[in-house]
Amino acid sequence: SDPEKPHLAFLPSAGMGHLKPFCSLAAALSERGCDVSFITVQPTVSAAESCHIADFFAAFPRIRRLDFDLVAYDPSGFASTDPFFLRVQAIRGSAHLLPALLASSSPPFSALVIDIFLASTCIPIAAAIGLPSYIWFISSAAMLSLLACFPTCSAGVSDFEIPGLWRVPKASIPRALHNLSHPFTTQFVENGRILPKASGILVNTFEALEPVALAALNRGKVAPGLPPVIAIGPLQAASLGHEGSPLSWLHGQPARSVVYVCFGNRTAMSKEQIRELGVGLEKSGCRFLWVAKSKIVDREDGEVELEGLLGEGYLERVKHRGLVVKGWVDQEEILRHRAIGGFLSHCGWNSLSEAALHGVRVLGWPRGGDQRVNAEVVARSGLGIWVEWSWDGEEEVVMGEEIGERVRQLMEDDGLQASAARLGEEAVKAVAADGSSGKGLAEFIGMLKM
Ligand code: BUP
Repeated sequence: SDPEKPHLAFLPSAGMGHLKPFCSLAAALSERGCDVSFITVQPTVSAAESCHIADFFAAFPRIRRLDFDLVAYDPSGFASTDPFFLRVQAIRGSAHLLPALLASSSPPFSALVIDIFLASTCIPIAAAIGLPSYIWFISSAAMLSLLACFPTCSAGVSDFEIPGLWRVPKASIPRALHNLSHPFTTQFVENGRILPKASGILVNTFEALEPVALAALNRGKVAPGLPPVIAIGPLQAASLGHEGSPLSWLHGQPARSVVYVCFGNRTAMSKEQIRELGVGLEKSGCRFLWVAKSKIVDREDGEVELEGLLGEGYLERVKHRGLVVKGWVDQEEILRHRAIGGFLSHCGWNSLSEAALHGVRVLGWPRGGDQRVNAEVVARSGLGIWVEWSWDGEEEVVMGEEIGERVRQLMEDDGLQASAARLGEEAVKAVAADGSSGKGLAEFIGMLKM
């Protein structure tokens, strides 16, 4: 193979939050002269993934597509019904087929770029055929730190001190990890233990956003033996050339006046909570653009009517200052828009890195997974705030009164607006060729050529 033109195989796991940043990095490397093959599994879990894959290959014809046929997977052994997690298990269960798939391609591969969820199964398999693995870590450096040091925590989980970083309260540790014998925890520990075997870990973050975590990781404070941890974010989405409908509505709104509300593509909200959120946004008195979602998998969301979800007359009442949409929007386009002045977010890391890139202040409403750790990064970096929302009643619903009040406070907080904007300027500097993340990407390409 040509050492000047490394050939990379990309293997994402399931869900748009994983697929999108994998496509973005693949595109960025292809544009910088690498040969790229992208491994895809069909059918995808969500319709959004299927569209994204089609658009991606159409927009980047030089990127090769490698279809990965999985062996049948029996989900009964895994304590989850989440279709995205089950897909990850199915990919792990078929990982032994990767060498044959990779061998069928020419020129030969120089490295495998994988998702963290696949690390403990794929890294040894790639190593056995002499292929180095790099992890494209799509959550925060703080979360990577928790992952890296968690295997040393053998006692029951309580508050957890990340060496060199901060103390994570028990409530902010992903719920499944509270149970050390949970299969998710077993994999989390295995993935944490295998990190030293990766040739490098690329993280979608940047110096000004997470200076402490990046330094702690690279100075061996968090865990011994880690490979280089390279910040290359916030990675801009590969441009797939769509303009969605909310944009025309945004064009008509004053600068920085609209709060964007979205909880990611994997979080379904209960009907009760959706109603209260509606009440809250109405009470806030702010303009808003809200992506409403009541099902985990988007294919099912199509059947749900907004009017029924929000209550009769709601859309009519708010139509002069609020737009509610269902289904996929181009979030990056929205966050980049000058009318957006705040973001009520579940604190998925992609969403936060997009907010940082565009200098949009965040009000965090973290729920499960890595979201509370990410929310802490929001607060410490000046990107925004997050709060312990109070649950009400049996249904554990946050009431509209509270939501409205907090949204209004966010949109009136000029100090926060200024600190988020500063971070946005730092993000733009970081991704420039001579910025910290731009240099990180060049360093990674250099490692591939060695
Ligand atoms: Br919904 C939605 N349009 O309508 P996160 C999401 N996105 O572009 P995750 C859209 O999907 P968890 C939509 O810009 C971001 O890149 C958004 O990733 C994009 O959360 C991505 O924020 C969502 O990491 O949930 O993966 O949905 O945190 O539970 O993994």
